[in-house]
Amino acid sequence: MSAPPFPPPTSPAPPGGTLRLVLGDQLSHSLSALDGLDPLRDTVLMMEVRDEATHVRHHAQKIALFFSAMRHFAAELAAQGIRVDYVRLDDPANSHSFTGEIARAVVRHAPARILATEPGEWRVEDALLALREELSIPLEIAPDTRFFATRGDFERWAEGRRGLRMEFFYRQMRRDHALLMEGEEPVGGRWNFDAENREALPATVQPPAPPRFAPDAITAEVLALTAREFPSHFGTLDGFGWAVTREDALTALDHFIAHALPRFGDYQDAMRAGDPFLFHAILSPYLNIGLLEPREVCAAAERAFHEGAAPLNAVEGFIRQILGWREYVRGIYWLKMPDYARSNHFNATRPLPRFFWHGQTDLACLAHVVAETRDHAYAHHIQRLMVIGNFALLAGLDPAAVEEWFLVVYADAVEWVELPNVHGMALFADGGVLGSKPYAASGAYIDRMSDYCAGCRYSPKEKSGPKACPFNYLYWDFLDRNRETLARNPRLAMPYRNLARFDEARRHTIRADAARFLDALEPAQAGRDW
Ligand code: FAD
Ligand code: DLZ
Ligand code: SF4
Repeated sequence: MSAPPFPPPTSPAPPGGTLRLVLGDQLSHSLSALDGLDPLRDTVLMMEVRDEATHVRHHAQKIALFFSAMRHFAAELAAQGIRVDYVRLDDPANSHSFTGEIARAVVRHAPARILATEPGEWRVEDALLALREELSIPLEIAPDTRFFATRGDFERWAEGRRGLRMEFFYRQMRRDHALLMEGEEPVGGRWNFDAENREALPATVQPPAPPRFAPDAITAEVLALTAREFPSHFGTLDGFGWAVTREDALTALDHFIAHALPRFGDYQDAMRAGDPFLFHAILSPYLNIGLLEPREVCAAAERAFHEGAAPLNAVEGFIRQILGWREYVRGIYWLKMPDYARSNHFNATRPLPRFFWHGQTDLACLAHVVAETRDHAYAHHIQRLMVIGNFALLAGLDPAAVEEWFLVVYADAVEWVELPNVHGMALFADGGVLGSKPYAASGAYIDRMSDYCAGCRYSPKEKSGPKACPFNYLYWDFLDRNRETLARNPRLAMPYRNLARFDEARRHTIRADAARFLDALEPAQAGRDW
């Protein structure tokens, strides 16, 4: 596909129109901020600002993805005859903050009002609300209608409930949106086929290669800009192959439905060294920046089931991730922020280890996942949860430091989805708002679900001594040290019964192994680690 012209030519707006904001994760033609747009009077404002790339030092591929997709979206709007005021990062007058750029655009266009769509981050909404107080024209914030559930829908669902479990929210969403339903009943007679979705990946099974999209002229310019402006950021730009247009994102969706969805369910939890993608969709960045909409992605999966192209365990499992988990974590985020981010259930304070950035560790599973994250700005769910997240939980890493790492390193990381997954699901730092128990696991889990251990200097079978897998003693040490808060959890009754059978000598060895390992971790030093 040839690149559309960029930047699109702009003519001055007549005073009195609406200034419509489109942020970097709002690249959807259906966006509420574009509703009722009058091309003669209105202006769309898009801003590349340094503050957004550096408030945490995002992975270079993530910055390039956002900027290139923003530029392509701006060009598409301009091709429809819409006036787009696009502020480039290298514009000498750029103030490098959203609020600074909105204030400057108000002077340029003299609008009667500003219309935004709810941002994806509490931080950004807070800044917009503060700006609203200072402006002499109204700034309206419209609901983000691209999600199945609005923030208000989730609040109503949550109201008066003692526990906010995802499973019950998901069932309600299936009913409300008639997805995989036969009347009032779930297709196949069950809501959840997870028990069938936990297979390890046999060496003979070859996953499809994910589609890569060669950079066009716009992307090539953005890649050069990113390399020049953010040279010290984590991650490589080599082989950048993300879709940056809706057209290419739709190709990626079609590819997933045809080639990976049929076995998505079976191998959803599997991991293989050197193959980060397996049968996963690799669609989260496109969903999160708006190139794809969750409704069309779920509809495509449901269609594949009805056409006999994919089995129910795969399609239900996939739809649950989007209709269930994705909507649920967004609901939790907006219901609980900003206090949510401040909780620290285990009082975990250990600094982030340095290897989270440079990846040089003799724990093979962690070395693989960090290296793949550096190369692709991607890791799949179980790598994030059961390798990196599990390690962070067991090692008692400071939740804020871990959250910042996750926000930096993944192309799909926008805070509304990153934070609940890290803070709640992986670290249990919310004390059980999101999950009913911590996802803590020993090396046996990683060994069962991956081939990492075969190439590791440690052994998942050894419990103590120099060859013992550190996940083993860290797991028991975690349970032992957090006995006060966890022992009464009925879902942890079995491991605590096992721990009670350990004699004092074994407990002492566990504590000593864990302390020796944790004391040897070299802490990260901001900006100097990779
Ligand atoms: P698939 O495994 O193919 O799943 C399909 C889709 O389901 C994804 O594209 C995604 O949109 C959705 N989905 C799946 N699981 C979740 C979930 N737990 N929460 C929300 N949506 C989900 N997802 C993000 O989009 N951004 C993040 O910053 C992010 N951080 C995470 C951090 C941790 C510690 C964990 C455990 C999970 C995180 N996730 C995050 C969820 C999940 O790991 C990614 O959505 C998924 O790996 C994206 O790859 P995929 O498109 O191949 O997903
Ligand atoms: C992630 C990101 C980056 C790197 N840069 C920009 C930017 O320059 N302009 C922009 O509009 N958005 C950017 N984003 C996304 C925002 O940081 C943020 O995630 C969303 O606006 C959600 O509030
Ligand atoms: Fe990871 Fe332990 Fe397996 Fe090594 S032995 S790869 S550290 S789980």
